[in-house]
Amino acid sequence: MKIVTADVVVTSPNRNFVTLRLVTDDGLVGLGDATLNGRELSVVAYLREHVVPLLIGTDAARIEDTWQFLYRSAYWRRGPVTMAAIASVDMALWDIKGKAAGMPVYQLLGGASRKGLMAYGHASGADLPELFDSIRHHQELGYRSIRVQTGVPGLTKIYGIASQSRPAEAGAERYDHEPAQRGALPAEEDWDTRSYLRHLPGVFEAVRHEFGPDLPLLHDGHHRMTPVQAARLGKALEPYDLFWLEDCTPAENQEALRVVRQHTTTPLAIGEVFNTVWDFQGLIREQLIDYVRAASTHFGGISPLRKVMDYAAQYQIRSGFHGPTDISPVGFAAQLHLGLAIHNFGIQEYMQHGERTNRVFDQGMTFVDGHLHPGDRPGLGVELDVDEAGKFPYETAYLPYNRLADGTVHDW
Ligand code: EZ4
Ligand code: CO
Repeated sequence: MKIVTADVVVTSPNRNFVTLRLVTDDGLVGLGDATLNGRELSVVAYLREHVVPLLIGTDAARIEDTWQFLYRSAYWRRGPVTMAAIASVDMALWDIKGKAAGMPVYQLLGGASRKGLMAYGHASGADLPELFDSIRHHQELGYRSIRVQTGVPGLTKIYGIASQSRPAEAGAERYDHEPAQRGALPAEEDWDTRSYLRHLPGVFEAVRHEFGPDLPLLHDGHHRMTPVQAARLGKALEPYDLFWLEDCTPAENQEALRVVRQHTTTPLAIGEVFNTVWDFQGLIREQLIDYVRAASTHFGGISPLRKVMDYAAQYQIRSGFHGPTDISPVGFAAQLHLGLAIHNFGIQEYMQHGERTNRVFDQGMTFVDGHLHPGDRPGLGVELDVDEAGKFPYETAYLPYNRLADGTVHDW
């Protein structure tokens, strides 16, 4: 079972996606997601120039050995570009192994530990009425858990507020309600942490009052607070029983979580920008987090994500894999298979891909009564229509960024 072809497919149906497509000498096709939002072509070059030549002629059955070879032989370890490239190889090899075995990947990972994966959707609104409508809309779509993001008085453009509240924005609906936008330059947003901290607890109080105590509610702080600010917010939100507070401080400084943890029992989730198990080492060992937010696509694939989840299991830390639309249907399927198999699954973020994306990627997964299932097709269960993909060439797109009122660049 040797790899005979390795193509890197770039397509932009609703947004840019980078997919590695491996073919073996016995005709099996394996897909892997290598999409790095806003920096897609750097991974394309990494794969085409440096990885594809190493794959041709190698044994597709050797997933772990190939992973270790790509990680260790490069000498330059970690980083989002490297790890997205390795992730795509890892996923494609798991896909091939599943197809060779005639089994869905979750069976190869130990079989199902549950009937389905509880998913959460993104509700948002510029004000409370808009937010309540958005929560109801998500409940109608089938979601049983909801992330709540809201406008802040005095700020005009902020993270996580879906484009329906900004209909004039060019191309917004073409971009799956995600923060990235097509264009030559990144959009600029504004931010003020004190206004946000004053406003947010009242929003959660109102949401609890309207929707009752049962509905699991989540919130994403998007790396914007200092440790003390995050500690205060966690404390202020305790009465509203959040499922988690995500990315409350910038992820590089893991010590910050110690300060936050000392002051609040609001559960903490972090790691959507982490690349390796090393990024979680101290956070798991010191029990500073409750949920692992890594995505298979940015973490080197299924193999290392399973390792970090096994480590986390010893500390009762559960999964909450990153699932925005910039994870392609292939990367999403990869983490659904893993989530179904591991014992310490927590929740799965699920933003739905656009209609054009669903035509390019035919998916075997289902979403029923708030729960996802990867399906029972052999492998990952996703097929790429290469001709359809070719209709949507790459378009330059950037994530936005933040400035404070005085013009200082801030974390976003
Ligand atoms: O901003 O995926 O929890 N989800 C998020 C996402 C990220 C984008 C970045 O590519 O924070 O919306
Ligand atoms: Co996030």
